[in-house]
Amino acid sequence: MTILTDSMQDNVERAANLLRDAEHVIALTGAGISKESNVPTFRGTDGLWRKYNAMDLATPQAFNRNPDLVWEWYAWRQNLIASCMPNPAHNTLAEWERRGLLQALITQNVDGLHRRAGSERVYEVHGNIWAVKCISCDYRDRLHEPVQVTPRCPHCDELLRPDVVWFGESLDSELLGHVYEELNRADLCLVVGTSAVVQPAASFPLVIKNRGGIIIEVNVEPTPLTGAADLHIDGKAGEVLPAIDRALLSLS
Ligand code: BV8
Ligand code: ZN
Repeated sequence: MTILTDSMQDNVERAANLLRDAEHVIALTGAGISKESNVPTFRGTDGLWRKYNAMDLATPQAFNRNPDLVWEWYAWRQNLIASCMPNPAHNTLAEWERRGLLQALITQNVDGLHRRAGSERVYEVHGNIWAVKCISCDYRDRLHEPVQVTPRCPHCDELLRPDVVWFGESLDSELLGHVYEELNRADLCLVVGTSAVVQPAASFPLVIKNRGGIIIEVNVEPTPLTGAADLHIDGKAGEVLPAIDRALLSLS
């Protein structure tokens, strides 16, 4: 059981009341929610980008220049992620979906941990690290283990690439359409573990705010969204979300 400080407990109870009273709750998550599953974040001290410059690897130009290097980096991440498990934060969001409290989950993460925790209404706006697609034809597939060598298309023998959204690439427009439908129905956005710098995802909570909705932020640091948040809970997702759940259960 995590010992929560008074102000943390006050904020947890405030969050539980806001969530209980909301009509249509959605969540936006980032790499921070997977930190306690030992998936490194992008910009923290253990951030992935520390060792690799994001712009050097997660871009179409980098892949065109050196597909083997980019695949080496993704294979390294696939190996890491294959041994990671969902943590109590992922499990709480899946439980809230089952209980009808959470209507949709928008994630920037490509690690697939939300689905592995049991969440079903998940929008992976930056794709999934286990998905691949051909750079030339419309072949797509799902990997079930990390790649060993740069994969080639079984249909046309061209290179396969990770089916993720790289910097400078636009998000899938159909998926984005469904995301904005959710944003335009929601009256509360729970933002968990994102540095809120990557666009357009970082602006999703503001769509809800600008329609009079509420933003609750769970993060171990302030972010560019903190100023717009109705409630910022300074704590680890894997501790704060279960604490909010305990407070919710004690309300009913
Ligand atoms: C697009 C997939 C244009 C690949 C990723 C406007 C202004 C400036 C720049 C832009 C702009 N609009 C577009 C851009 C360019 C760019 C961008 O936003 N750049 C940023 C850096 C300024 N955006 C794009 O290129 C996007 N495309 O807009 O295209 C366009 C439009 C039309 C037509 C053509 C083109 C595409 C962006 C998607 C990039 N792909 N990932 C892969 O993963 O390999 S982004 C990558 O960063 C991940 O998805 C990651 O999730 C995401 C965001 O990072 P976070 O999730 O927030 O993770 P981070 O490490 O940063 O933060 C972790 C947080 O957790 C921290 O706050 C930390 O405090 C907290 N934390 C840590 N531990 C815990 C915790 N919190 C709670 N509990 C804990 N235990
Ligand atoms: Zn092909």
